Amino acid sequence: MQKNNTPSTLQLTETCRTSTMAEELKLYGMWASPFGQRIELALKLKGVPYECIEEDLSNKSPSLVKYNPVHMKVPVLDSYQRAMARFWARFIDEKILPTVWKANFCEGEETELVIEEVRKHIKILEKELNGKDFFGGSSIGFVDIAGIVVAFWFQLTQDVWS
Ligand SMILES: N[C@@H](CCC(=O)N[C@@H](CS)C(=O)NCC(=O)O)C(=O)O
Repeated sequence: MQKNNTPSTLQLTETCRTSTMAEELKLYGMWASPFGQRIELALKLKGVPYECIEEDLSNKSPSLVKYNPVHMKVPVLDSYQRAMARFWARFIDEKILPTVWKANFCEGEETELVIEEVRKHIKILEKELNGKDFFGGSSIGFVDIAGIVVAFWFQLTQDVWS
């Protein structure tokens, strides 16, 4: 460490291959990935301990596919529950909410297309829910609350416009 506790350049440039810490936070990466290196740099600057898991991108691990089911790319940070909650809340905000909103303003054939798009997104979300009562398991959480608000507005706008 340098005088002010800033890690040295050498420490910052350590790659997945040399990290030996078995900590709670896992980083799925690939040594040459600039996106993964960014995450490593940030974790090291913040002094957050993590375990690095090297991925073979031509033969992705079941964990990578499970943790990043839509893009299946590295990097993935597995403080898993929290990261997934953020991912799915964002999916609701950026995919479902705008499409539901759009459904209120289109007419004729376009309405069918937009509703089909909403269905497609909801199916993806249902697959993630996988029969559970809540996204996080047995109790209500961040993603459920994000989803409930969309359902509320959908119902409200349907009532107002119909
Ligand atoms: N913007 C994305 C980019 C991720 C990305 O492109 N990762 C590449 C490695 S550098 C990857 O996993 N490629 C595998 C693939 O596309 O199947 C991020 O920052 O997460």
